[in-house]
Amino acid sequence: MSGITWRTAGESHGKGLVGIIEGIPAGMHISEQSIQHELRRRLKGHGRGERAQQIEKDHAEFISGIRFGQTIGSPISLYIENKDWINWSEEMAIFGSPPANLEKVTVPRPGHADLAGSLKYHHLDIRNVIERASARETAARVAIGAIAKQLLDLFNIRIFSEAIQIGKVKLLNPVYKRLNEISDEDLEKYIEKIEKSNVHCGDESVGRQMIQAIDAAKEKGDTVGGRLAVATLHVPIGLGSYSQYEQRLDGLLAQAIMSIPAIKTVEIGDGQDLADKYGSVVHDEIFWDQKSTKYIRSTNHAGGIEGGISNGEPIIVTATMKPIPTLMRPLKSVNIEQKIPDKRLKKRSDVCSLPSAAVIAEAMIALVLADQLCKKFGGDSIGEMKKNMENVLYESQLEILQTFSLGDWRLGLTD
Ligand code: EPS
Repeated sequence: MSGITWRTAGESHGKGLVGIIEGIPAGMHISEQSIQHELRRRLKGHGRGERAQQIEKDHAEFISGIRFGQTIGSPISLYIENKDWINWSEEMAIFGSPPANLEKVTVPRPGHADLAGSLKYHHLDIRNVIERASARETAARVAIGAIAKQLLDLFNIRIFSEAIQIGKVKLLNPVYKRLNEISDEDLEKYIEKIEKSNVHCGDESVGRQMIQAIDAAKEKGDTVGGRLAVATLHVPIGLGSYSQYEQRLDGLLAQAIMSIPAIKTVEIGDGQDLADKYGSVVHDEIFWDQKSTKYIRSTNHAGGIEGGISNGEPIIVTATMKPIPTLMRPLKSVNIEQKIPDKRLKKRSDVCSLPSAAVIAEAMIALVLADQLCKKFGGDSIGEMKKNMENVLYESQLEILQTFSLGDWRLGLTD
């Protein structure tokens, strides 16, 4: 099966962004509302700047691939207008000549793609780099990822994320580490709290401290980063493979998360905490439960992946985001025309966009898992995918049932 492929296009201050996704089976109901909801989630968060909070009103306009609310098996494409374009239509004109008063960007910001990008593409106006390297592009990823999420929903696969650190403020004992102690109902209640939080953290007291950390950075004209966690529940056993390097699920997830602007580390399961421990304490022992006729584990240090394959436990991904390099108190740099020291002044910027990065990480994980799900159980239509899954269940007897009951996933299928 061919799986899912996708692309985005568009500049930060251009007319808009374009997303295209191919390989979503036909016959899947698409909720337009959930896609717009995901876009709104990405713009939220204390510490986002004027543009994300006041100017952009991201809305995906679907162009193709959906008819009467259902996928038809053709490429799905969508367009998100940049509301800020109106202020940039001359500076970012697609055809014609540059306006007489065009101010080229000639001072690269340390920490951005500016210098390496302008040298690589031989640009004398760094704006040509800034525009595509901007994190604005992730709006298209989130819209496309929302489609992948809806496919995963049909198979009862649930993704959620949380901000677990902003600046020096850490969430101790986060919920992703307590998944085997918490009931489904309590987990859903906690996720509601995360969604209500303006810093994407379900612990109100830690959330308040995170807000203070962002405000303190803002006062100094500085920025803060942090860490995020994404947990994916009910992933069937067998996604990814040890067979070739590019089939390993942990490798695919790491690439997907690392591609999010400003992300600097990706960890699966206990990640770097494994470094100083003995093997005897970090591997998740396997038991056979006679009653449920399931293999069970009492721990999930591996974060749901062993040997590059999903093992049925929740997939846990954590990532570190560096503080955004666009500072209101700019760092030393060099004017690329005159080769003299200079600083790039910015009138507006985000102070912290960790909550948005968590939403983007969910979208990226959904895209990887939906692709793998289609590769494992794929079909041209949702009905075929369902039958393929039934066949796998029949063939492998109880293997998939280790993670969720037949009833659970059948309920979700609506062809
Ligand atoms: C961004 C810089 C800011 C952010 C933008 C990403 O834009 P501007 O330079 O126009 O003020 O607002 O993020 C978004 C617009 C968005 O939708 O996320 C950057 O340099 O990456």
